Amino acid sequence: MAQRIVIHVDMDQFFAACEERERPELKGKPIVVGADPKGGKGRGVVSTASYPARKFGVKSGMPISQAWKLCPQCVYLPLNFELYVKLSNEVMEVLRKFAVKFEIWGIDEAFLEVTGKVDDFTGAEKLAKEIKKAVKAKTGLSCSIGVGPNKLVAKVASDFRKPDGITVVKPTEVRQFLSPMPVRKLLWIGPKTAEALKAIGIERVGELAEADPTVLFEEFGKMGPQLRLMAQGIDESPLIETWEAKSIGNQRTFENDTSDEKEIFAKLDELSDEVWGRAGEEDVAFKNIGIVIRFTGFETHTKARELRKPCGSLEELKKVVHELAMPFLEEGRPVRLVGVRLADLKREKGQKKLEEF
Ligand code: TTP
Ligand code: MG
Repeated sequence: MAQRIVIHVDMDQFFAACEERERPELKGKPIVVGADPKGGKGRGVVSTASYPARKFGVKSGMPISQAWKLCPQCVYLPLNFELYVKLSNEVMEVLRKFAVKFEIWGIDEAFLEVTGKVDDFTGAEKLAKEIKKAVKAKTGLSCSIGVGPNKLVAKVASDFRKPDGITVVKPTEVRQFLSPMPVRKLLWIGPKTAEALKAIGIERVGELAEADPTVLFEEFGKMGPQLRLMAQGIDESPLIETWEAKSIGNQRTFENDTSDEKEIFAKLDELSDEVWGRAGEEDVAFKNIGIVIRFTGFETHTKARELRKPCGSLEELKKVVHELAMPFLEEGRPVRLVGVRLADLKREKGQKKLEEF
C-alpha cells in the first residue's frame, strides 16, 4: 500500500490578512481584529492580531482592554465575518483541487489527503509549494503548510513554521519532531487533558509517549492508551469530507437597474453557465437550484427548487432558473442584481477516484 501522506493548510493571521487585502494601506501595520477597545474600557476579546501586533504581546483570545494596554498604537478593526467567509470559500475552492480527499477543519484551515497523488514526501513538498502559489495567486493571501503521515502530525507541522512556512515530517522523523512539544499541541488534547497530564508530571509529548501505560489507564481510562499512541505520532483517523454543506453560487449587479426581461434572463444564463462550469470542475452533482433577485432599493427575494434527481444538463439548469425567476419579473419592476446558486452537492466521480488506488 502507498505510504499515507496528509497535508494541513492554515492561513496566516487570517482575519487580519483579509482586512489587509481590503485595505492595502494597512499592510505590515500592527492590526488587532476583535471587540471595540473603547480607549481601554472595551469588553470582549481579540479575535486575531497581525504578526507586527503580536510583537507587542497581543494574542487571540486576550481581553481587548489588555491588548489596548500593550499596544494603544495598534490599528483596531471590528469583525467582518462576511468578508472572512467569502475569502475562506475562495481558499477552500483552490485547496480542494489538490486533494484526493478534503476536510475543512476551521474557517482558515483544512486537511488534504494526497496519498497516491504524490509518490513520496519530496513530491508532497513540491505539491505544498504549488498549493501556496495557487492560494496566493487566487486570493493574495499566504498560508503555512504541514506535511505528515497523518492528520495529527500534519496539523502540528503546519504550526511549526509560521508565517508562510512549509514543514515536512517524514515517518522516521515523527517521534523526534513531536517529542519536545508541549502536549497541548496535539490535536484532540484540550486544556483540561493537558492540565490532568501536568498533574501526573507529563508536560511534553515525548514524556507522554514513554509514560507508564498503567498510570495512564488509571488516570484516563480507555483514553489513556489512545493518548500514548497520539504522542507517538500514531493516528489513523480518516478525513471526513463535507460536500453536502457546500454550495456553488454567483451573483451579479447590473450596471444600470433594468426591467428588460431579455437582459435579465441573459444575465441569469451567463451565471448558470458559470456555476455549471464550476460544478463540472469540482466533479459535483447537485439537486438544489436557487436564484436571488434584488429589486431597485434593497428588497431581495430568493427562491429554490429541489429536483428529484441530480440536474442532468445545462439546459435543464437554465430552464429551472428561468421558471424560478419568471414570477418575480411579471410586474416589470427594475432589477438591480441576480444570482444563481447550486446546493445539495454530491461528489460525482469522487468514489471512482478513490478506487483508483
Ligand atoms: P488561527 O489560525 O488560530 O490564527 P490566525 O490565522 O489569525 O494566525 P496564524 O497565522 O497563527 O494562523 O485562527 C484563524 C482565525 O480564527 C483568526 O484569524 C481569527 C479567528 N480566531 C478567533 O476568532 N478567536 C480565537 O481565539 C482564535 C485562536 C482564532
Ligand atoms: Mg491561521
